[in-house]
Amino acid sequence: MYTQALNTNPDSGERQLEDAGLAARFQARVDAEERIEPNDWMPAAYRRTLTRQISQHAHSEIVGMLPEGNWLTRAPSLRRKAALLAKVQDECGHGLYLYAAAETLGSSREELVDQLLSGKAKYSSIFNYPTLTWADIGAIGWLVDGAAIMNQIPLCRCSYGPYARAMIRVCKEESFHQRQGYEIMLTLSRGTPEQKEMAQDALNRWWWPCLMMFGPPDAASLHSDTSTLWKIKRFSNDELRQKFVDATVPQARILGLSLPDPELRLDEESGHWRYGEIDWDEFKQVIAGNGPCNRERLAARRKAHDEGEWVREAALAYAQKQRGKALAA
Ligand code: BYC
Repeated sequence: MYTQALNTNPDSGERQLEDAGLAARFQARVDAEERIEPNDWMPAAYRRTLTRQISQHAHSEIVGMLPEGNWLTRAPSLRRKAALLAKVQDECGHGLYLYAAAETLGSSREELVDQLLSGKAKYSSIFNYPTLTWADIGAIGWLVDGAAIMNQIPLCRCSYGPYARAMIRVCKEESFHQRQGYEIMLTLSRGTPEQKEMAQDALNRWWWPCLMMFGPPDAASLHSDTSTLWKIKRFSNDELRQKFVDATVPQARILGLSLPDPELRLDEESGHWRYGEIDWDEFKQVIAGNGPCNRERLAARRKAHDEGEWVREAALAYAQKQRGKALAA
């Protein structure tokens, strides 16, 4: 374990030398696949990028409850409603584990939530699209959770211990989510012609935004080089996107649905499915706050935060009372 060095004189240049030594030892630990824990020394940029990624991930889970929450009262049966309710609650739990993991890096949950509510922090582009029909709930489970699993399985081996451990449980739950979505799509695609049409329409609308979830192409990715060096990222954005396409094409075939990409073709030599051009202008617009539902999503989170103020106040008052009792005892 390398703990933060506190006894150096910043004026002497000694600090810089010591930081270089600490940085080298830090990198050696990462290279040796050791886990970095909250009290270990870490470069400030490693702490910053992890706080950024983990908090964006937490915000995505929380905002991600909204598109599906929209269908809780309209699920077509009690069984579907119970499964969807459990899934949405799981997403909330994921958000909470992730805020807790981010807090171990020194930012408070209040700060992180404020960054979301002020529009300063990003969350996944995918949650800025509307859920127009019940089939969208199937498409989200199948494709959005499918993409999330593809991205998150490698994060179980992330160099930062608290994030890697949170991901293990999250991935187990995401795998149940993916199956419930696929089962909805299977039921619809084997149902009436109207139901099959509804499933195809949902697939048409969600396919391209799901490919965007993996982030910009490698050549345009800002953080990939350092995150790969630090073993936060194990695969590049394009590698994971390709894995997702390769896994999803056969699943769509089983459903009897077609992917909305006329350029999709199997490259016999590599065994990969090649896909058409992604509309990166659309992606940029969505992450700049101009997607179809960005304003609605943030307004819903702000309203929930305001309405929850009394709960935070009550929890604080209760904690203070308990502390008072403990001190008096
Ligand atoms: N949306 O340098 P890059 C879920 C940003 S939740 C918005 O490649 P990085 C689920 C990126 O942040 C799914 N922004 O970044 C929940 C950066 O901007 P900043 C969420 C995006 O970090 C409920 C800039 O573009 N999953 O599964 O190396 C129901 C340049 O990108 C997006 C996670 O958060 C995007 N799609 O790689 C169902 C997983 N993509 O920060 C399901 C954890 C990129 O410089 N995160 N940007 O302002 C990651 O694995 C990585 O952060 C990313 C991006 C692969 C997403």
